[in-house]
Amino acid sequence: MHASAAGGHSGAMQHNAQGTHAGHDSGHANFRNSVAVDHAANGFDPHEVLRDFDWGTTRRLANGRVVREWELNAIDKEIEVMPGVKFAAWTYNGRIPGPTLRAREGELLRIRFNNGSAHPHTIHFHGVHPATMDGVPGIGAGQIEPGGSTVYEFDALPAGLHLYHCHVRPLAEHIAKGLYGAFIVDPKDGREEANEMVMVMNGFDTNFDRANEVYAANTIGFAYMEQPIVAKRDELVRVYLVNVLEYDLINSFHLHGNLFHYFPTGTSKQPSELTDTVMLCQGQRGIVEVRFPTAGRFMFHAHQSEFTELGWQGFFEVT
Ligand SMILES: [Cu+2]
Repeated sequence: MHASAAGGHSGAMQHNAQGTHAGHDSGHANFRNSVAVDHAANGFDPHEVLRDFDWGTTRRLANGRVVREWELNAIDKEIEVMPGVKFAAWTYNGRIPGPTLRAREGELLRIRFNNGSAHPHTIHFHGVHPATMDGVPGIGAGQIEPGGSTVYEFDALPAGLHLYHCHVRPLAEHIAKGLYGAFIVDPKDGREEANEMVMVMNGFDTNFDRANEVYAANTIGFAYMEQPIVAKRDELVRVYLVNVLEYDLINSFHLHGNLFHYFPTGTSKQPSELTDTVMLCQGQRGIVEVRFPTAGRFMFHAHQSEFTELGWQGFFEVT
């Protein structure tokens, strides 16, 4: 653990020597000089969240159609978002981001939602569905009171990368507290085999000033610096990238030493761009596809330097 942290640091030092991201060391030093986040106590590890695709359970209707089902529970839970900093979170299933729900285009989806939180919540999905299944107050089941339940049911469409989040007012608070997750609908004919992962870009307002003190992909700042994400040379790497960041107007994803194909919302198999930086507002998402031709450590981070320094950075370790 410590050896890999030292390795990450030396990589960052080389990077700073180029003069592009001064300030990284101060942020990282805080992390190194403190204890690490207790992932076991949190109940989730950002390295597991990265590749934890939740396919739910399926059964087939008499007409042959697949029904895919999940159960999501709103749970109030304290999460350690950076070493020693506890955040009174609201979660889906005890983790932030909530489960990455994954389905195939055309299936019938049923999500049972139980509100075990002390506050009213909903699940609002992005995608195509009836108004009554939209998870907003006053329509359909509306807001679900503490102890209440509902079932959201709709077709898996369109194919692409979507998200879900609570839609109860005050909206900024309900999202920033942690009630969100990625929602992937695979095309009927699938996608090319790849080293797949999900990054939900988020942040935490730990001192209640409506600004974030911590930024990350998948909640824990610097997690992928301390332990880089492993990829093989020339293999296709696919990142399902979702921005849910509250209190900041934009977020971004920047990759070092390479360019990637970008598929906004993942709804077309034709990339919109070959680039090394994309900018996303809240709710925007897209698929990043890249192959690394050479081995080495390649940084990725938000290209808002403040976010980078406060945790939203990591490495791909290409072997
Ligand atoms: Cu809520």
